[in-house]
Amino acid sequence: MEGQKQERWILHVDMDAFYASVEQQDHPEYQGLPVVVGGRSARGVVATCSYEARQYGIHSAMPLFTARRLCPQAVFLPVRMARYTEVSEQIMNIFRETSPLVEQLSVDEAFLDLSGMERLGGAEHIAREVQARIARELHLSASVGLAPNKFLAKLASDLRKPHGFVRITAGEAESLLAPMPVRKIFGIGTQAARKLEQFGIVTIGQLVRTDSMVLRQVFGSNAGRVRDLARGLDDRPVVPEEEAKSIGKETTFEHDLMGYEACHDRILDLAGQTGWRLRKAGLAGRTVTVKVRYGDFHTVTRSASSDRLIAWDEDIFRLADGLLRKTDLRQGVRLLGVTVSDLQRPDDAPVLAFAEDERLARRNRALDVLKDKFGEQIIHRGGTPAATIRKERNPQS
Ligand code: DCP
Ligand code: MG
Repeated sequence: MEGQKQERWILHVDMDAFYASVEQQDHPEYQGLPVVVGGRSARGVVATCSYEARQYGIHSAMPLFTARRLCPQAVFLPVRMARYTEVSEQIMNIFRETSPLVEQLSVDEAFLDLSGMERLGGAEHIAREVQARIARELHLSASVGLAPNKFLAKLASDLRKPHGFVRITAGEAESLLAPMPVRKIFGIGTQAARKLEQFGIVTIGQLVRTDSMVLRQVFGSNAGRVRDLARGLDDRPVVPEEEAKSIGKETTFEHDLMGYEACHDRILDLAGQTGWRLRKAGLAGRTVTVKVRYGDFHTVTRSASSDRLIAWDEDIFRLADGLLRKTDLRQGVRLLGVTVSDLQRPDDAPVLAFAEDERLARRNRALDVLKDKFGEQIIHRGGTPAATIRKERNPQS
């Protein structure tokens, strides 16, 4: 119909109890048991736990000693990040075989744009097939949400965990949202929720009916956007990896790092992992950003730009290290991240072609082969053992 915008179908898939489910799959003797995955250390917190363990009140980010108290008979396991990353790749491959538009959000979740796939049986059929393939091929359980936009799809996948399948249509979105607490809208954190409560606004339905003046008081220039979300409207596109605005890697440490030397080694690793990702994506960039989060969660980012495109580990590291040297490292560092932005696809497709330095190119290629084969954890150029890493993320925007 002319003038009428065609409806989109966005799928959000989120694995159920991801790390714990992988452990149960790898160790069948743990199936059906409460399984808690978490770091064994001073900072020991629960990364996740099986649904069996959730019945005891255990949840992510809870101190391990609390979890032990709640359920002493649970199986306690360390985090095997390399393994979860490997399984994550297999999941993402299923997604990429399903749709050309896949946006990975974290190790266990992604958006897929399934619009216009009527000839393949329609969005619902495809969505069920994705869930079934994950079960059939990987023996893992996923929850999926199918909706006309990202906001509703993510909300939907969370409604009937585990192994949920929830479809929300544009017509039913507003009434479904109305009784939900305002916190269900991403971007509304504890503070905004508290402010809204002072105006007597607790549910999304109340938010929709709130006077614009009030919304502007709480959300400033984002007021319109918040009201749209409250009505179930969201036009953000699914942005596949190739079109990512930045590619990078960040790591949270078991113990805060003290001083430049300790951080230097980790930045070397992060630069290498970022470079590998860039080259895999066939991209190069100009700006390198270093993110430093201190033990008290105070976070600083610093950026530097190069006048030419860079994709080699060494080039990324040189800029990142320069930034690190300018950063105050006298207090403990909890998290470090390196990202490359201002991305471009170099003119002659393979990014490896613009090597002025053949030696550099050879070395990077040799590392790439290893990482492709064994995963990015294989190379640690710095001195800090991988065992001290608590959490890794691939920030992408
Ligand atoms: N994770 C972590 N620390 C947290 C939260 C999560 O290390 N505070 C890790 C472990 C999870 C994975 O990330 O398995 C995915 O996070 P989810 O929030 O999707 O949690 P789960 O997949 O474990 O459970 P759910 O079924 O609720 O999605
Ligand atoms: Mg999950």
